[in-house]
Parts: sequence; structure tokens; C-alpha cells
Amino acid sequence: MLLHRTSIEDHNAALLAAHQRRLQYLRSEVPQVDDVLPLLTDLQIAIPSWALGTGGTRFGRFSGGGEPRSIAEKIEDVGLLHALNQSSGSISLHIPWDVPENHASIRSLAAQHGLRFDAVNSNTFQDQPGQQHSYKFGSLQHVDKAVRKQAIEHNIEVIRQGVELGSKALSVWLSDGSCFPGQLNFRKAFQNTLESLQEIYAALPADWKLWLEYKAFEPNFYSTTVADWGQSYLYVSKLGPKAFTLVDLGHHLPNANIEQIVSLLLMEGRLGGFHFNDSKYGDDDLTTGSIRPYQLFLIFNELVEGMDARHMNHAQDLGWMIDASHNVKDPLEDLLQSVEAIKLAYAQALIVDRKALAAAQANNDVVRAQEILQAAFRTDLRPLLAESRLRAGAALAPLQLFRELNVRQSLIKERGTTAVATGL
Ligand code: AOS
Ligand code: ZN
Ligand code: ZN
Ligand code: ZN
Repeated sequence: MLLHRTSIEDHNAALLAAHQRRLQYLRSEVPQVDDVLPLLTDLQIAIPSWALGTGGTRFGRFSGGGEPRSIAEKIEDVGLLHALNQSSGSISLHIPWDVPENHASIRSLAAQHGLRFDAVNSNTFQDQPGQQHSYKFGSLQHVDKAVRKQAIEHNIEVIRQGVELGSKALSVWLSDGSCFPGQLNFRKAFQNTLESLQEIYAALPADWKLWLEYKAFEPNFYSTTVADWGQSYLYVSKLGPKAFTLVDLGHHLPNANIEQIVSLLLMEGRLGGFHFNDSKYGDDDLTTGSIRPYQLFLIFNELVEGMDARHMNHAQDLGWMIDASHNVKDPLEDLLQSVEAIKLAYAQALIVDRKALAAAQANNDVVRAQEILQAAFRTDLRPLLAESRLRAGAALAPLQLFRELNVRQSLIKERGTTAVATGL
């Protein structure tokens, strides 16, 4: 299904007067609000191919219908999101869940939708049909060199695929670890993993990055070989300047101070990027900003401060990606909500009065510091986001337009209701 320009124009025309009223009020309250607009427009959030279908849990999966059946249809779905919000300008593929066969035609289809290919993801947490060695006891950490070699070769193949598509990063998440005490020699597992990563790193093109994601638990429930940011940091600092830590918001032990982790990784030049989502209990993969929006804002507050301190380009120097799974929501609606939440937190962080905050910190004025942060967090910047969309040619209210146009019903008509297997 293609979204017609006129649909967006008609929708915007109908909402314009109310939008301008709200924006005018915001401008009177927050004078610097217009300075933030170009930065907001520039920030693009990558959509993972595996989040376009219904996820489910190990207890069941309730398919929603109209899900993409091929890479081409996945690109079309992200194209739809991007047409609606002009903020989802790239797609992240997962190999071999996605098998790009004709790279040239996939590239040109993506270009037609104004999309590029974000990081490519490898998969050594599942056995694939016809695979020689099993990953039951790990991949890059495995006690058997032949298994490690197979996993290394897979990662190198993913890099090759990514090069064909124009990706610039390899994203590695390992399920490697152990389920019971005594199962694993931690030191050997670390060293095997490091050696394996070194071989993969050696295959990276000069302008590529390697992102190493950490996760405290699941599917292994006693130890994980890249379990936390310290361990990921240890690996990437041993690998070299093209290796970075990737922070998935759902991968921490309860109540971890993620904003502090982000701040320090950024300070050390080792923050690669994000998998945005939200969680209450574990790796819940819920809609970003649906449970702890204040935490999301605090993370962006550290990001803006830290990136500016290092003179980084906000839009280009880090990987901004969603990693989500949907049990009960329409995946596309959920992704629109997540992108909105991420950009809202970013906008709020951009309007923090940094000078005043620095002064409050220097004076140990704890109350004032809190007031400054919360003043930004509690300012309703939704009209600003809408304005940035309007200027970019997107919809003032993407979710509303998605429903008005019956997008899901059209997709079901086009593709049917058959369930499509997706990942985690
Ligand atoms: C797994 O928990 C990690 O978050 C991965 O980043 C991701 O979910 C996986 O690669 C796709 O299922
Ligand atoms: Zn993730
Ligand atoms: Zn995860
Ligand atoms: Zn997750």
C-alpha cells in the first residue's frame, strides 16, 4: 500500500488551525523552542525488521494479519511509517531471518521510500536448518573451535550482506552464557568470545562499526558472557576503535541507573547506540516511553550534554534504533508511538537550561537542579514535534492518519491474515 501525498496534505489542512494555536502557546512559554526544530527533524530512528510483525511469548502468539511476508514488504512497511512521520528513515535487517537475495533491487526499493539500511544483525542464538554445528552451548564462547568458527563465519557473511546493502555497522547480540553453576569456565568463555570477536572485527570494512550488545539474563539464566555494560566495555576496548557498546534499555538488572551508564560510555567514546524499548520487569520489549518516560528523558539529558561536550553530531554519530516486540498492539501503531516517545524525550532534553543546571550543580543546589530537569520534562512539547513533522512533509498526527486511512485493513486485504514467523 502506498500513501498518497494528498492524504497527508488533506489531513494536515484539517488539523492546521488547532496545531498553530497550540504551537503559539508553546512559543510564548518556551522562547527557545524554535532553535530545537532542525535537530528534531534530523533525528531518524531505525526500525528493526523483526518488529514489523506480531511477536508473542513462549506461551503463545496472536497474529494480527497483514504482516510483511518478504524483505520487500518489510521495506514497504517502514516506508509507510516514514511517510507518516519522516522520522523512521532506515531499516535494520536480521540475518538469516531476512535473506536479501537481490541486493540491487532491495536497495532501489528502499531508496524509493527514502530509506537506508541501518546496522545488520547476526544470529547465532538459534540453529538454522542444515547448519553443521549446534549453538545449544553457545556460539562465540563455545568450547569447540569448530562451533566458534561457524559462528565467526556467519558474522563475516552478515558483514558481506551489509556491504551490499550500504549498511555501516554490524550489531552483535550473543545469547552465550550458562544455565547452571559449574557449566562454564568464565575466563575461558570470555577469552574464546574475545578471540572470536577479534576475527570478526578483522573483517570489518574501514568505515564500519561493530556494536556489542549486553544483556544480563535470558535465554541463559545463570550467567551471560556479555552480561553488562562493563563486560561489553571490556570486550570493545580490547577490540579497537571501531567497536562500541550497544545499550538495549531492557537488558539491565532491576533499577539499574541506565542514564549514568550512558553518560560514562559516552565520555569514554564507547557508546555505539541504542535499542529503545521499555520494560517493567525484564526484557519486556514494550513500547518506548510507555512505562518509564522520565528515565527515557534522563537518558536523553545525558546524551545531549555528553554529545555536545564531545562535539558529536546528534543524528549521525550514534545508532538510534528500536528493539520491540508486540503481543497485543498493531506493530506499526506501536512503532509510531515509540518513535514519538523517543523524539519527545530528545526534544525535552534539548530545552533543558544547561547553564542554570551547571550553576545549580556547582552550588550543590539539589532542589534547583531537580526543578530545572522537571521543568523540561513536564513541558508539553508535542506541538513542537508536530511542527517538525509538518515542515518535513509528514503528518501532523501520524497515528490518527494511520487509523483514518484504514492502513491495517488495506494491508490485510493485500497480504492476508496468515501468520508470519518473526523473531524474539
Ligand atoms: C535480545 O534480547 C536482543 O535484544 C537483540 O537485540 C534482539 O532482540 C534480537 O537480535 C532480535 O530478536
Ligand atoms: Zn536488543
Ligand atoms: Zn533484548
Ligand atoms: Zn528485547
